[in-house]
Amino acid sequence: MKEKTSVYLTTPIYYVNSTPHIGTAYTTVVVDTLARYHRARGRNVFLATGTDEHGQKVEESALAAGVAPKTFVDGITAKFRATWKNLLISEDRFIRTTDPDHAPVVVDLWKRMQAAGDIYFGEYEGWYCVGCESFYTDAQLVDGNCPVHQTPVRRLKEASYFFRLSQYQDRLLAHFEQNPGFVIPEGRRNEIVSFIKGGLRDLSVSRSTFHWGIKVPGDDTHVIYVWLDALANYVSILGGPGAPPYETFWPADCHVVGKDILRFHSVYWPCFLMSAGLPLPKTVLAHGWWTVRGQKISKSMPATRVDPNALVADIGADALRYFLLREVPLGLDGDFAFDALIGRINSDLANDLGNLVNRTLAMAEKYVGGVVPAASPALDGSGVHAELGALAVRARAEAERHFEAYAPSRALEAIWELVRGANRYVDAAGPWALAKDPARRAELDHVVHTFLEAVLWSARLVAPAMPNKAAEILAALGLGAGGWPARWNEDLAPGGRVHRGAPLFPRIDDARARELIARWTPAETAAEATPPAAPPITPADDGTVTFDEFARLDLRVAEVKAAEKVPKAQKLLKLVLDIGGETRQVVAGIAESYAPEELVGRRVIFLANLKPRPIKGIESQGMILAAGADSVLALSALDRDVPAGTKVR
Ligand code: ME8
Repeated sequence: MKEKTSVYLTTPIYYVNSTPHIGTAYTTVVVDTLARYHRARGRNVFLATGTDEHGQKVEESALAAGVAPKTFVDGITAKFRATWKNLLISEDRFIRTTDPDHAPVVVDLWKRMQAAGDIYFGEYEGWYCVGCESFYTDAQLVDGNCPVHQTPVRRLKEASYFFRLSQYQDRLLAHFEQNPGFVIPEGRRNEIVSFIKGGLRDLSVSRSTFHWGIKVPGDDTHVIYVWLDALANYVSILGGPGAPPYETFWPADCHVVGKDILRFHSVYWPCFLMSAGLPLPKTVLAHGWWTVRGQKISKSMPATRVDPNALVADIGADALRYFLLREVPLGLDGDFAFDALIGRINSDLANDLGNLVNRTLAMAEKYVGGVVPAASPALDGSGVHAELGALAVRARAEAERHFEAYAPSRALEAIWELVRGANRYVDAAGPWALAKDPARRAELDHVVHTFLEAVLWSARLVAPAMPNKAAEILAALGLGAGGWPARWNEDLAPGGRVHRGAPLFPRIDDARARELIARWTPAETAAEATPPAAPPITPADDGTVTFDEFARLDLRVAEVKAAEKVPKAQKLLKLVLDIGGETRQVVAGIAESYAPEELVGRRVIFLANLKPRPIKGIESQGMILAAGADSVLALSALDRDVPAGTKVR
């Protein structure tokens, strides 16, 4: 097979209606790690990331914040850039769909599709989810709600331009058949193939009821559908067809996305490209979904919006990257828990890698004066050194195999075979005994060289995942960053000086762990959920509130699923509420007016975006509305059967 020379990898471009969190950080760290791996192998890599700044969702968020869309997106996009910098993301370009060179490429794509006869004008009626920026049919809704967000959808009837998606069904299926690795993992591929076989309907590709987008060529009253605009970033970031970076890097080797947006990348995008006469990406990889301490990451739940920057400030980017990459095999869902993070830091990083580096450098300082001794491969023939060499060569081969197959967690597992193995062999090699016998000096030199080499190999192998810590280890060995292991026991030249620095990954003891977890836990991140430019709610001088101020209250119908008395609190009940596919617990001062059993099954009006606060040690995540001041006279009620989650306006 021809050796790959250029590699193009992409992350999704993120919506700027919310700030970065563990989920968006995850995708970006995964793609960065893969890109760094390919660079270490000497390939010409382009790593693309950025922000998706047009569309109704962003326009509405800007309106709610009371600022112009461009001002709004400038603030949030800066936050993404800063966060990616903190996470050591090495993108070749960060694209914004408001960048001046993006729109011409989108317009060019549109014109190519139009020239192919695939765009026509018609009328659409359907259910629209602003969260997804996507239409759904009756059959796709779940209990009348968006199947992804479980929130109410809007009925839209609009004249719009359409793309003849239906014409591409057979060609797309043929592409899937001829390219078994087009969508991975296989389970997801099968889901998409059955979706396509279920029939593709033409797609509405313009909107006319809002304006924040790229205008349809020749029709100022429509903006191009935000997904067409966004997907085009993968070619506009390269300058579009004909531009040198495009010619070098397109088609993409892999679009890495979350499973939520696989359909857009593996159905719509390839059909747009076929229509435009452009090559298709080689692979679309859908990874799984993170929950945070068991809960879905959601804007209305500050507790789930763990800020990656806060974690990086305390444990460093490398440890967070390692945890995200290692904890869950790419493709599966995972849960982000602080104690699991600390557990991995203490075991894999402090005990295994940190310890190996520390004891090897200590050995070099103590027995050979901190100078890299010569290896004597003749001494390798028997025993531990030969075995360690075999382990290292195997770890490298496995790491390569897994990185090439987009499986970073497996690559790290393979690398840890070397790290853990090397720690085991230190005892077996017994350098302290050799040091006592001057006649065995060559053997001692060989042992020390071999362990330094194991440290060097470990550092180069972990570098794609942990670039800063790898650079620190390499600097301790007197080397610069970069490179990939080449020849066992020959990568480190004798004669150089090594230095033992501060411990790489200090252990986190129980007291420190408690302190960190308290610091990272929600309330502090609550401010994050609010767009930065949001004006405070202040009553106008005459005591009235404006409609926009009122609209910031997220009032919804909630159904009481469970109720119980709060121990040692006469007035309080703890309620579990269904607020439309999401569960909340609240503590309400209604115990003197209602028995718990009367409440189950009732529907009440609920304020969902009240800042959570602990009441008697229980986190109350919102508030139900009731009449009465000190004693509750009546709970809010609805006089018709309205589903939980319905907005109250
Ligand atoms: O969909 N777990 O942007 P977005 C894992 N603008 N990954 C998660 C996650 C979670 N809980 N939450 C988010 C968009 N992600 C569009 C994309 S691309 C042409 C346009 C990650 O801000 C995951 O990669 O909603 C998911 O696909 C992406 O963020 C969605 O980001």
